[in-house]
Formats: sequence, C-alpha cells, structure tokens
Amino acid sequence: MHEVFSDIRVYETLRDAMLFDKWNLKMHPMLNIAARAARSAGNLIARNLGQQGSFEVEEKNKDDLVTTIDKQCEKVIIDTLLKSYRDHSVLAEESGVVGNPDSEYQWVIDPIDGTTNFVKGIAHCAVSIALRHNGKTEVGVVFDPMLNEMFTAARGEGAFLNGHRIRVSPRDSLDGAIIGTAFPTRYRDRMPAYLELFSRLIANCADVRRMGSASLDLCYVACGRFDGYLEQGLKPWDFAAGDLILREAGGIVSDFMGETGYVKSGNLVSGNPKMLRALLKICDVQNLPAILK
Ligand code: 2AM
Ligand code: CA
Repeated sequence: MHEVFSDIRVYETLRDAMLFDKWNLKMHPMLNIAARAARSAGNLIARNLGQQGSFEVEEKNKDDLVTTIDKQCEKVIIDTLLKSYRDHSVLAEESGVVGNPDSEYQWVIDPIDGTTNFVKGIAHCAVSIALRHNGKTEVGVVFDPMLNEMFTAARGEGAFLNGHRIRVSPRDSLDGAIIGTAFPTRYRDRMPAYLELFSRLIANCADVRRMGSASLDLCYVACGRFDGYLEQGLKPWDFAAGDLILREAGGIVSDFMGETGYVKSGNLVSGNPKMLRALLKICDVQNLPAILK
C-alpha cells in the first residue's frame, strides 16, 4: 500500500517538474528571471529555517526584525536582477532604492516576507518580487521555499501556482468564509478600531487566519485557500507581487473605502468581487472612520 502511494508521489513530482519546465520556457522573460532570483533566495531561507545559531537578528524598529539571511537573500536577488537588467532600478525592503533611479522599470523586493516567522522557526514565509513599469505592476512572483510553491503572474496572462492556473474562491458571502488578516501590532494607535472591525468579522464569517506573511495571504486568496483578506499599514514590497497575482486570479484589491488608495496607504481589503463587497460592508467606514487612519 505504502509503495503504491510513494510511486504516485514520485510520478506527481516528476510530472509537476516537467510541466513547470515547459511553462517556465514559455514564460515572460522578466518573470523567468524573477522566478530564478526567488528560487536562489528561497534556497537560502530553506537551508537556514530552524537553524537559529546560523544567523544574527537585529531589531530595526520595535518588533520589526531583520536577519543576516534577509540581507543575503536581498543581495542574491538584486545581483540576479541587475545582472540581466542593468538599467533597471530596485526598491528593496532592506536596501531602499538601488540601480538606475531614472529607469521606467522598478523591481519591488521583499527578500523574506514573514521575517518574524523565519526568526521563530515557523515554516511560513516567502520571497516576493514584482516588476513595475511606469508604476504599473507587470510581473509578480511569490515563492514559499518550504512548500516549494511558486505563485506567478504577468499582467493580462492569468495567475499560476507551480505552472497550474489558479482562481479565487467562488464563495459569495461571509457565511462559511475563511478570512486572512493581521493585527496592526506596529501601529498600536490603530488597534481599537481594528479590534472593533475584528469582532464584526468574526461574528459574520466561519473563522479567521493570521499567518504572518502578507504576500502569501494574498496568494492564498488568489488560489481559493482564503475567501478574503484584509490588513492595514503594509509596505509596497509586502503586497506588490501578491496584488498582481490576486487580480490575475480574478480577485479585487481595494482600500477600506473600496477605492485604489491602497497602493499608497497599504490598507488592503481583497477577495472575489462579491466577497470584497461583503467585507467592505462589514468595515462600514461611515460607522468606523478610525479604520481609515
Ligand atoms: P515582513 O516579514 O517582511 O516584515 C505580517 O502581518 C506582515 O506585515 C508581513 O508581511 C510583514 O512583512 C509585514 N510587516 C512587517 N513589518 C512591517 C512594517 N513595519 N510595516 C508594514 N508591514 C510590515
Ligand atoms: Ca521582509
């Protein structure tokens, strides 16, 4: 019995690898380079996760950590991207802007999204890489090295998980829904408004998940694992790639007003169009204006 299952698993792994290669070759060249960079950084993450003695941790701001692995991953990614695209610029979480600041092309990078999980040895974090052309996101890659899951999208070409097309869940109401979210622990003044929103949410959906990696949260909505997701105060590198992947999977992302201001504010609400409407109704900003802060 066991042997049959292990044979099936070997077959599935080989089949996925072949599909992935075929799809890889057809891919947008910039997406291909981004996926390669994400894989190199992901290998570093996978090798060091749970090996607390193998890296150093620094507190950038209160409860905001960075490790020597974040920095190594970021270097590998920037080197890979700029080797292929010398005149592009890069906006990276740890290094800020590097490369040509006048370029129309900007790569937006989070070398480890979910650094706190990584530091604690919790196997849930990702590499996030997006490319913006004149401010519009053209490609996005989010790679979970622990599950070997590569989420990808190119604008207008759909979203994929390891080469297989993904779509948002079809659930049309909060009834039975699983919603991803996060507490605004870095913006404590926002906590009372958020907790009010949280209690409305939990009263209306099946349950919530707080996983700790915004890019993966968006991808989990993209592939239907979550029915929706909301979080406040994100930075561009946390959501640039996941935003495109989710939209290419049929989802919508907005701010708490239902508008596009999230690109600047980092306050995101997302889901399929009906789920987004249901979430915005729960937020009811008229009666909870503090959530817009
Ligand atoms: P990080 O691991 O790259 O720091 C957790 O809810 C999410 O919030 C993670 O995606 C985390 O990204 C992000 N995050 C961490 N610090 C943040 C900060 N100072 N501002 C905004 N988002 C942050
Ligand atoms: Ca990070």
